[in-house]
Amino acid sequence: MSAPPTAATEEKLTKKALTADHPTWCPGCGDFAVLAAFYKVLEKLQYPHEKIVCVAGIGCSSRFPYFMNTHGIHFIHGRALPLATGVSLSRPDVHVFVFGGDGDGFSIGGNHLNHAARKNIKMTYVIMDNYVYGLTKKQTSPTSPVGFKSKTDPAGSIDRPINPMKQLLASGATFIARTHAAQVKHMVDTFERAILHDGFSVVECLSECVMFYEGSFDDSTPRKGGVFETIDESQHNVQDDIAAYQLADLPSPGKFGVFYQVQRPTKNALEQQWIEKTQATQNGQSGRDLLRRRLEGMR
Ligand SMILES: Cc1ncc(C[n+]2csc(CCOP(=O)(O)OP(=O)(O)O)c2C)c(N)n1
Ligand code: SF4
Ligand SMILES: [Mg+2]
Repeated sequence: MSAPPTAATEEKLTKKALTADHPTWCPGCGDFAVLAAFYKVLEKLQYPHEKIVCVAGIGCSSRFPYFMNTHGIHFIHGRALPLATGVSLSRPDVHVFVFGGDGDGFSIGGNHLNHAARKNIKMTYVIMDNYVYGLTKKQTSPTSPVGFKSKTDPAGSIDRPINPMKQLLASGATFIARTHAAQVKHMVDTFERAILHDGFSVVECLSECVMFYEGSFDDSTPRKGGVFETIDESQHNVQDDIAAYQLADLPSPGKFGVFYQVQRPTKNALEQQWIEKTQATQNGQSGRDLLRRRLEGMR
């Protein structure tokens, strides 16, 4: 479990303090609930306000940093993770959060997802999965089911969707969970566990796009006749990747909760060890001094 960054101020972190602009999502969009859950978790954890960084790519979900009164970056579509990696490695004193959609994370940014996961970069990544490209008004996404009719597949998608849990397991993420924007308590508890994990933690959060894929998650929404079944951790060992694969294989709507969690050294920790070891051989000179010396030698 990772320790919260140390406080520079004693300001109490409230929802009011965390709220920036009024969200511009469509009325009824699932992303509102994700934002509300995130406010709740941060209020509970009381991280120092100035130590929170929210990074996003492009998409409706990626507008998240605009609505958070924290440090924030709205970056390039699919490129949030490499930028967040740089922030995480260079600033061990801050907690880095990344938000984005299924297109941002699994399509254009899919390659970066694999590498951030295998390197076990310390950050928390929330993928707001609505099975569609929302911002660009209804194209098929990597998680859209077969038969989904969109502007790119007017006759219905014929491509097999990716399985987010399986992809994350294969890529080496050390905390992998699945939650649902209509299940507030489950979402808050899952975010909290992800944030406290020391490593690359990813939460897939089903979040309905009421404008372009209405009813997408009815089968997991009890008030719409669906079933929301959680993982029973007295029966599922979260350190067992084979068991996690089996859970990920269940037909829709599947189960919700923590699929997998293991402790493995982060790149942050390994890199820090390497820096300290190198400095010890260089009479304790700072990284900046070593770089200056190297550059002077290149003149
Ligand atoms: C490099 C690049 N390619 C394509 C786009 C167009 N584009 C913007 S958002 C988006 C997809 C958004 O879908 P998703 O990531 O699922 O987010 P959502 O809007 O559904 O929350 C696309 C294709 C872009 N802005 N930049
Ligand atoms: S288009 Fe869909 S994802 Fe985007 S704000 Fe509207 S409901 Fe939400
Ligand atoms: Mg989407």
